[in-house]
Amino acid sequence: MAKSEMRATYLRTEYKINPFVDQLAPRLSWELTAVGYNQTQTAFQIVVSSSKEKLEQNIGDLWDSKKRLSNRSNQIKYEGTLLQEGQQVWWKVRVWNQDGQVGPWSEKATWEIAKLSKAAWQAKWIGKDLNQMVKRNGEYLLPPSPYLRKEAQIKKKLKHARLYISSLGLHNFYINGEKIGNDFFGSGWTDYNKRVYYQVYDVTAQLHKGANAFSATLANGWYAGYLGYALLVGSSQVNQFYGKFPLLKAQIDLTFTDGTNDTIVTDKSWKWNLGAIEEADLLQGEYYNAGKLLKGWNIADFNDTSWAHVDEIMDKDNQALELYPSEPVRVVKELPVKSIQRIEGGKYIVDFGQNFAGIIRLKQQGKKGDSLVFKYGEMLFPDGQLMTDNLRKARATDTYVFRGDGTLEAWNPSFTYHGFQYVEVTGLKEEPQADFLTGLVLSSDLHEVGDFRTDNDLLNKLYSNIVWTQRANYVDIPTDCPQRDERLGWTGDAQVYMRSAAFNYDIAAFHQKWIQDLNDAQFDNGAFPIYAPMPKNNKGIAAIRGADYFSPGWSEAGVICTYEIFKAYDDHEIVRKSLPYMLHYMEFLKNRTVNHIFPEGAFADIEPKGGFGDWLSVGEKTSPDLLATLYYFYCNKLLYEMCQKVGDLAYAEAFHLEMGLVRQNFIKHYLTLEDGRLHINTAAYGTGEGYVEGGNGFSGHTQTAYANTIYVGILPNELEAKAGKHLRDLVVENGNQLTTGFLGFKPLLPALSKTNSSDKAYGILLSEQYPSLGYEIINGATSIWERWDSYIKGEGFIHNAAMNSFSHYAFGSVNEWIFENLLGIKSLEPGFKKIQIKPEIDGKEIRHAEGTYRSIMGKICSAWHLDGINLRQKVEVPVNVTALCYIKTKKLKNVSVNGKPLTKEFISKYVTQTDGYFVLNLGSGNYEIRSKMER
Ligand code: RAM
Repeated sequence: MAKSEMRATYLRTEYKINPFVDQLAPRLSWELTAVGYNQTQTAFQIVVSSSKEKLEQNIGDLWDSKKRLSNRSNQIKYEGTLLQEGQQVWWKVRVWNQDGQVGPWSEKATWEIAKLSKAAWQAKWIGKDLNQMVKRNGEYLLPPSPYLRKEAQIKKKLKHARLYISSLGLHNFYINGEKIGNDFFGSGWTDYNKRVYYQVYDVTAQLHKGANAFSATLANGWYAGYLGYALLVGSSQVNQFYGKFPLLKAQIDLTFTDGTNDTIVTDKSWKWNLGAIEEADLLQGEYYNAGKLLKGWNIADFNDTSWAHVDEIMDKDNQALELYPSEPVRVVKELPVKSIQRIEGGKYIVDFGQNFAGIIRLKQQGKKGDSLVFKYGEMLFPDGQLMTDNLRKARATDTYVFRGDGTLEAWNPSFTYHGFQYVEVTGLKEEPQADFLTGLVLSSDLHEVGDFRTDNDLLNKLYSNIVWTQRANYVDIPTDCPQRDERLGWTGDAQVYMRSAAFNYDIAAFHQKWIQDLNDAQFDNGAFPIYAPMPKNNKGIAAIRGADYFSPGWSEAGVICTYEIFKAYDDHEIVRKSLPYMLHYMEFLKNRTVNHIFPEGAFADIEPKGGFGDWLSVGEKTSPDLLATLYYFYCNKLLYEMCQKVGDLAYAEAFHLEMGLVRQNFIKHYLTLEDGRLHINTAAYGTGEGYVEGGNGFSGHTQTAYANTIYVGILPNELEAKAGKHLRDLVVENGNQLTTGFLGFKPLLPALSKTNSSDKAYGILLSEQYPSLGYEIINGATSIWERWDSYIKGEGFIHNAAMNSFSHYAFGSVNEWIFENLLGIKSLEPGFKKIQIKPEIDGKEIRHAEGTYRSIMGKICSAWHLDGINLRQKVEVPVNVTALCYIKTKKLKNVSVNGKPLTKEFISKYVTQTDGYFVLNLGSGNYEIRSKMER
C-alpha cells in the first residue's frame, strides 16, 4: 500500500478531549495534517477497542469501520458494539489522501460511558436546611454552608474508581482531604425541575485500602440563592426559586482488581456540621471564618460523634439527571495585582488592570479573629473610591476571618464570583505585599480558537476587550453581565453575539448546554423566553416578573443559536434536538402574523410594548414590529436551510414558502418601491407610551432598519442596493457615526460591507467619537460596555449609574465583521468545509491585519499587508478544505502565488473574476499571494 503523511490529530469525542459521555453513539472528530498542497481525505478507518493493548494491535473489537470512502472528519457517529455504563473505550483513526495513499495511525484517544439512566444511581439527595441558622443578620438571608462527611472502608485492592456527583446548588467534594476536580459551580444553572447535571471524575488515585473520608460543602447557588433580577424588579420572591436549601448526590463506584465492585453513596448515614463558610451566595459573596473550620473534618479517623445525621430527600427525583454537556467553569487565567492605593479610612484599593469575572486568592498572615472585607467594583470614582452604584442589589462582598495560628493563610471563595477590576480591602493593618492577592479569572473552560492582530492599537485593544468580555460572561450560561443583580442568560444579547463568540472560543459544548436551557424554558404557547434558564411558577409563568415572556429579537435566540451551532460545526444533532421546540415557536409567531408580517402595533399587548426593540439605540427608535418581521423572515430562512440539510424536506419547503410570503408582504407594507425607502405608520404608536423610549418617536428609515433588512437578505438585489444607499446616507448624515442599539449594531457593519460601503464600516469600527467602541477605549475600557458612554474621562458616570455595566458583550458583536469581513474568513457551507477568504482591505488606517480561526476542520489563517499599492496576502487552508480566495487587483499579471506568476493552466482551471476581484480556487496549504491594489 502506498504511504502518505496525512495524519489525524486532535481527536475529540462530542467536541471534547478524552471525555466521559452519556451518548451511546457519540460523535467523533479529528483535524488533519499533511505536507504539500491540495490535500484531501478520501477515506478513513476508525478502530475502537476495549483496551489500550488491543488498540495498539489494531484490533477493533468494538468497532472497525474498515476503509470507508468519505471526506468527513467530524460528526462521525460511533457505529460499533453496544457499549455499557462505565465502559472505557480506546480509539484511533487513519486516513487516505487524494491519491488513495494511506497515512499513519493517529495517537490514541478514549472516551468512557457515564451513567445512562437513573437506575444506575443508588445515591440519594442529601442536605440540611440551615435557613434558621443564619449567622449574621443583614439585608439578605444568607445561611451557612453545611459541611458533610462520611467515612468508609475499602477492603480490597482497587482497580479504578469513579465519582459521579451532582448538586441542587453548588458543591465542593473532597476525598481524604483533597478537593476533587478544579471545577467551579459543578452542576451549573438549569431548570432544576426538569434537568440536573452531574459530573464524573476518575478518583482512583485519591483512594486507598482502609479508611477513606468523603466530604463536601454545599451552597445555595442558583438553586436556592438570590437571583439578582428578582431583587432588581422588586419581585415578592427573590431567592429559593427552585428549592429552599442545597442538596448533594454523590456516588463513588469502585472496581477491584479481583473483578468485584462496590459503591459508596450519599445517604442518611452521612453527617453534617457547621464550618468555616458562614455565608455563600453567588451575588452577595462569601463569608469565611477560618477559625471555625474543624481541623481534620475531611480526613479519616476524625471523631464526628457530635455531628448530626443529614436529611435524606426522597422526593426530588422527577427531573432528568444527565451528564454536564458543557466544559466546566474553571480558573482560566491568573492576574497579578497591578497597583495598590491607600484611600481614606485605612482602606486599600487593589487594581488588577483588567475588568474580568472571577474571584481573588488571598495569601496573608493575620491575628486570630481579625478579618479582611473585600468589596468588588468595576470602576473608581475620580477621588479613587470604589464605584459600586452599578452593582445595585448585588452586595458583592467577601469576608475572610483569620485563623491566626501564625502561618500564612491561603483562601479563595468557591461559591461566589464577581465582575470587577478593583477590590476595596478593609481591615489591613499595614500596607500589604503586592502578591497578597491574585485575580482568579473564572470562565467556562473552552478552547481558544481565534486570534487577531493589526497595526492599529485601538483595534487590537478592541479585540482584547471583546475576548475579555466573552470570558467574563460565558460562565456556565451566556450572561448579559457578571457584576450587578442580573447575570441572566438574556436571549437577545446571546443571539446577537453568538457568531462573534464562535470565532473566539469553541462554543459547541457550551451551547449544547444553553440551547437545552433555552428549550427547557420555552412557554407552553411556544414562545421562547427573554432569558434562560427562567424559573417559572406552577402555572408555567415567569416566577420573577410574570409579564416577562416574549420579545422579538430576544426570543428568536431559540432558532438563531441552534442555527449558529449548526453552521459553525455542521452539527445536525442540535438541529434535530431543537426542531420540535423551533417548530412550536414558529407556529406561535405565525399565529400572530397578519398577512405574514407584523404590522405596526402587532406587539402592543406585551410588556414592554413591542418588546425591547433596538435596545440602547441612540435617538429615534426603529419600529419594533418592522424588526420583528425581519426576524420572522430570518427564522424562516434559517429553518429552511437547517431542515433542508438534515433532510426534513417537507418542513424546508413550508419555510421556504413562508419566506416568500413574508418578503412579498414586507415589501408591500414597509417599503416604498420608487425610492426603496422603509416607512412605517407612525400614528400606530400614538405617543409611544409603554414602548421602550417610545417618547423618542418611531421610524422605519433608520440605520437599524436598513442594516437588518440587508443582513437577513429579504430584498431582491435591486432593492437591496437601494437600501444600502439609504443606510450609507444615514451614516453620512449622522457624521459617519452609528445610531444602532443591540439589534442594529450586529448587522450594521456586515450590511454596509454587503452594499459596497466598506469604507463606512471601517469608519464606524475605528471611530473614537461618541457613540463608538473606540470612544469606550479612549475612555479607558478594558472590556465592552453596556453603553457607548458608560464612563467619560473628566466627566465620570454621566448616566443613571445603576444601569451601567462595564462588561456587556452585546456590542462585541462587531467581532463577526472583524473575522468575516476584515479578515474575510467565511464558511460557504456548514462546518467550514468550503470557505471564502475575502478580506476587506482598508489601506488607510490599517495596513496590516492577521488572524486565525481554528474551525472544526482545522486552522484557517488570513493575513494582509499593504505597502503602497503592493498587497501581500497570506492564507492558510486546512487539509480537506477548499477556499475561494479573493484578490482585489485589476491585472492578473501582477499576481504571484508563493513567488511564482500564475501559469496559463492554473488560470484557466482555478481563477475566476467577479466584482473587481480575481478569485483563486485553492486547496489546502500555505500561500503567500502578492498583487497590486490599484485604486
Ligand atoms: C438588560 C440586560 C440585557 C438586556 C435586557 C433587555 O437589563 O442587561 O442586556 O437584554 O435588559
